[in-house]
Amino acid sequence: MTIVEPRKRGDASDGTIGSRLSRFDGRLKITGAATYALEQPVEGLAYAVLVQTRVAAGRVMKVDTAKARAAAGTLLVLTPDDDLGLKVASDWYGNRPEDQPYHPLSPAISFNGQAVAAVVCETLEQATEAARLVDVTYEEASAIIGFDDSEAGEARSLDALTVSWGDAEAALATSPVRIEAEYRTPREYHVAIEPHGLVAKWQGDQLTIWEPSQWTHGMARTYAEWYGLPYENVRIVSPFIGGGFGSKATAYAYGAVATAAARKLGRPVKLAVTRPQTFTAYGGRAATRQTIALGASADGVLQSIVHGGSSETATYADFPEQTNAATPLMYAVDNFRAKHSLVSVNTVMPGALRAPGKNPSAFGLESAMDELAYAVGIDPVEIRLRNYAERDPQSGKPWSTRRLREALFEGGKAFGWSRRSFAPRSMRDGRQLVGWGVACGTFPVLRASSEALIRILADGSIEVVSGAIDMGQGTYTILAQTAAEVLGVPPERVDVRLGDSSLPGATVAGGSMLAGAITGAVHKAASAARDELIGLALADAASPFRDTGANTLVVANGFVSVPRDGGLSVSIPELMKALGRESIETQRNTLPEGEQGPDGHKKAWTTMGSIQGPTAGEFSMHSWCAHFVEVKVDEDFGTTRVTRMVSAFDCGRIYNPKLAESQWRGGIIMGIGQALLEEGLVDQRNGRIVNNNLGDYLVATNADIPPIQVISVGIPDLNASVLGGKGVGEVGIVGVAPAIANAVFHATGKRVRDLPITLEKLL
Ligand code: MCN
Ligand code: MOS
Repeated sequence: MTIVEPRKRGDASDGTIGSRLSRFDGRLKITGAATYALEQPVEGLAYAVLVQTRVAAGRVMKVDTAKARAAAGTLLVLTPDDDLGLKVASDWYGNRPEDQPYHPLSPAISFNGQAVAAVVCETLEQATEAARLVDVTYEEASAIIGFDDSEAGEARSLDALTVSWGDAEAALATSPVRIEAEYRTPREYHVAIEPHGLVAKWQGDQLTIWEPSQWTHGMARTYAEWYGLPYENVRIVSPFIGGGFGSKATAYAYGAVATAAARKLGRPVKLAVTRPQTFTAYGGRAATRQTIALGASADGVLQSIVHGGSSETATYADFPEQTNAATPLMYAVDNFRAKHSLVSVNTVMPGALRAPGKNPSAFGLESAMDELAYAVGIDPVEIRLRNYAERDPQSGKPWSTRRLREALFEGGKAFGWSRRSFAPRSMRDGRQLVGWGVACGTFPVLRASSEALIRILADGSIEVVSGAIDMGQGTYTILAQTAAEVLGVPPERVDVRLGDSSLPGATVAGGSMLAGAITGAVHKAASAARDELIGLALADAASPFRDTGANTLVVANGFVSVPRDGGLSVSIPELMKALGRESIETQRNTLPEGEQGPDGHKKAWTTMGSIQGPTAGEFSMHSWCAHFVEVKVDEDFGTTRVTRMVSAFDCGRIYNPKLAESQWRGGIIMGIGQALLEEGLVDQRNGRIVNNNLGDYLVATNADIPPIQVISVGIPDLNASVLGGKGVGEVGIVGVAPAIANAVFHATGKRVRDLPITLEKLL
């Protein structure tokens, strides 16, 4: 006899929301069964390779293509002289200049590594060789290499990013305790394991693009606008993605080049961005610098914050890496001023990298709070509690949920913070100096229109269909759990189809907003499908439930049943058969009607224009965390190892703890890399990124990572999302670098204010 254990709600196997299911795509990715964009078996491919500038500023005077054209296998050479017939597309927010031509291969040179020509050949090897034969003549201009270049102009202050209340300067001047320091972060890069690229195929004026995408609908819009096509004519296919971290949410110039080449040739074209090109084909996190002045009473109560910061941007477009993104939110203070400025340099336009803005902002603020703690002689956890913001200081709105106090408490308890001795250099382990540091982090809750389709099929299985994507964060799995819970089937019976812009619209997998948005849509659609099934079962003339006299039914374990002992119970397939139905289909939006966005649905999910910020409603909504770090610093060599970490999070309700924990750890690991290793090195002579490969651009590896304990202290926040979850993916990295810098100070007595914390800064 076999005893079948009943499934318990919430355990690993039960598959409902909150259970610790492993990722459905995990096995496919590990075994190679998952097909990435560049592995698509498309017939008749030609191969494109980009030619990049070797200077950082100036103009392309001439491109000699004779040798490249004569080379074996060359089909096409594109240069700035070719008018590709494209028009500038809308920006993220949906704003579009009227009828402006777009030249993805521009003669105007804005940065070293910019693509100025492309070669298309029968094979990749031929194209690589032919690209080498393209001879570009430049008129070189003097370039602005970075922030510190004497040629760099005045930082341009962005009024929209200035935040102020009270009289910050006056209050600072009269504060009994004042500290002020400058903090810096270098250029950082995404280095996703799957590099970028695409396969583009035209059939008439229908364009199919296999390209890794954090936002199939947004990218389809861009391509459609470049070519003046109806949105529906472009299809982005992206079922599996090897990481994006913010870099795969938009279409880039190389995509325009590859699609244009495919159109000109009348043949599908593959363009694989090489690893070195991933440092210039799109931008990483901008370098930042910020000055923070804190004024406080002798017992560490803040009286004023004056914060000025700036980030590098390109000469041709702006992306602010907002150094004051976290400052107005974290602590109660009556007098506040913070502004952010941009400095244009000859770089590719920087972009979003895990927790844009909040990340460098927290590095400055959370380092400064530690400095204040030492200036007044108060424990770094205590000073955070003493200045705890009970409501959002900027908007004045109440927090929807803010369990940061609980995070500090639970995290500190698990870490053993109470055993810490206050003085720097007071803890040792043999020749190693031991330091314990703490810092907090936050990321806003963003809400956006997103739709999902549910199908109950005749065989009782369920289909979940949406254009949302999964780049490894767990979308497939949490959507299967959501549908399984509502429709009472095991998650293996749910088939989730994602990653295709021809499927129902969804917002970007960015800003930690996708999970909340799309679980809500699936939950609503599945509930509607269940209700429809029950309605049919009660009312349809052919239904076996007609004569039961029941006025309601339950759906569970794959059966529809009268909810009383011994009542009729019919499996979903039998019921579907009796009803003569092939499927039941429902589609729902996660947002209430009236909030779903302007200009119909399409605009809502192809631009960021209708996204609702954290204070759009009556509350201020954010995720929160507290990181506790132990470092050991070798006094002789100056090497820093993170030896132990505990981080506690308030991200509301957790859909899948196993995946959320993995997300938090992933963010923390990137934070450790940021603190100790990551730094894009710029050649001061020519503005080139020198360490443009995984051998020289150091990221954290397994050997760098200690045990990381993560704790959830969140409670469901039903203002944040349909199911009560807040964002998980980005908050994990926020506050890690300052926690490590603070621990290094505690270990060594040395305050490192510019990342990464390398050994020469400690000797
Ligand atoms: N989750 C949960 N409970 C919640 C919220 C989320 O269990 N309340 C889990 C789910 O498994 C969900 C995941 O956390 O799939 C991430 O959810 P969310 O915070 O909503 O983030 P998005 O789905 O919008 O994903 C984007 C986010 C961002 S912006 C970056 S950057 C990032 C990140 O996710 N890049 C990643 N995590 C990444 N993970 C991987 N493996 N690869 C990347 O490139
Ligand atoms: Mo995340 S940087 O918003 O994709």
